[in-house]
Amino acid sequence: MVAADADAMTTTAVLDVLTTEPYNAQASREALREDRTPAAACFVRSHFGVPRIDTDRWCLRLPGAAGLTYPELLAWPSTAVDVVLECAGNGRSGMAPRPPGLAWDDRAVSCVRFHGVPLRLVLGRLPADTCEVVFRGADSGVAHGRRARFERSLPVRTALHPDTLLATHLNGLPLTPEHGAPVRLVVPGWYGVASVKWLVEIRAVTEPFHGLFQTEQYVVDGRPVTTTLVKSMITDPAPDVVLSGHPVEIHGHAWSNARITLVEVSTDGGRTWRAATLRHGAGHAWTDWSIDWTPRRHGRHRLLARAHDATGAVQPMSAPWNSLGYGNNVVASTEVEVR
Ligand SMILES: Nc1nc2c(c(=O)[nH]1)N[C@H]1C(S)=C(S)[C@@H](COP(=O)(O)O)O[C@H]1N2
Ligand SMILES: [Mo]
Repeated sequence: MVAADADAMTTTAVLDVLTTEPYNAQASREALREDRTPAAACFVRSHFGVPRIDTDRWCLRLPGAAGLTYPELLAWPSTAVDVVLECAGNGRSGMAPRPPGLAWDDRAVSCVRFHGVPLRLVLGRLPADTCEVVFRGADSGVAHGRRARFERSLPVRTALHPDTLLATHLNGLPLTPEHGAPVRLVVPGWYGVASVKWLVEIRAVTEPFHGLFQTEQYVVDGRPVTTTLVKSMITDPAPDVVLSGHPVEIHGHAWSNARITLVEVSTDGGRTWRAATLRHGAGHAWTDWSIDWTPRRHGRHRLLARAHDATGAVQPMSAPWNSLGYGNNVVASTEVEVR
């Protein structure tokens, strides 16, 4: 029996479990309707068993410094950052042919508030020849046929960004084991894989880092995934809800590494589009959008949502494809029946 099981037990009520060893689970549709995803309802992505780290014994190895303990970390000024955390594999089950890997539908995403200490405060001055900063989690095991540790790197400018955190709290409560307790990295605007959980070591390296989760997995067309693509989801009405011909509100979220500038909604399968009303979230949170619709024709209707961001990027009408199944940001879609 692995340690991951205990957490799986406590969260199955609100999570849709994909695998128990290692523990991987996606959020419920109900939880994703919220502005902020409740902590217990956040998707979990773990490549190995969930490590149990005693906070009193936790010590972070840093480049050119003595180890940092938990009380020492808490002594630094902390800050809060609202972020969308999305697994790069979110939406994989919508790709055809289906790439290998966990069959996430569109629920490997959450929007939460992390509290923590900006990494740049703790890192101090890096050696002048530093090319990347490498982060190691406490977890290891066999993945993709060989023994590996969970390690990832960031460019120096991303590591030193004021919003890159050594996070200790999620939605105001200490991190739970499955989300990386006692301390995880949080890299706003990047796919979730960059936000290394159970962080135990940070190194400055002088050559680009190669690793299983950096340059073999989490790669599209030979390049490691980085920031999230523009994307939206429809949270209301729920799929297959029967509508009566009265006004309904279509509602959802949209996010990107850049600011969301427009969300268009179609109620006729993509022939015509209307602009939704946007409500921007704080920091790197998602943008809520809504639009009124009074259905007049009986029968099945396909509702679509298509987000645009400040770089001019827009969601594609058909699912992109790559061999490992990352970054599916196809237009959001749901079907309702009007009676
Ligand atoms: N140490 C470690 N960190 C990790 C992972 C992991 O398996 N081990 N999974 C990564 C991936 S792929 C994602 S999408 C996010 C998921 O974070 P969550 O489980 O808190 O939602 O954690 C990332 N950090
Ligand atoms: Mo992920």
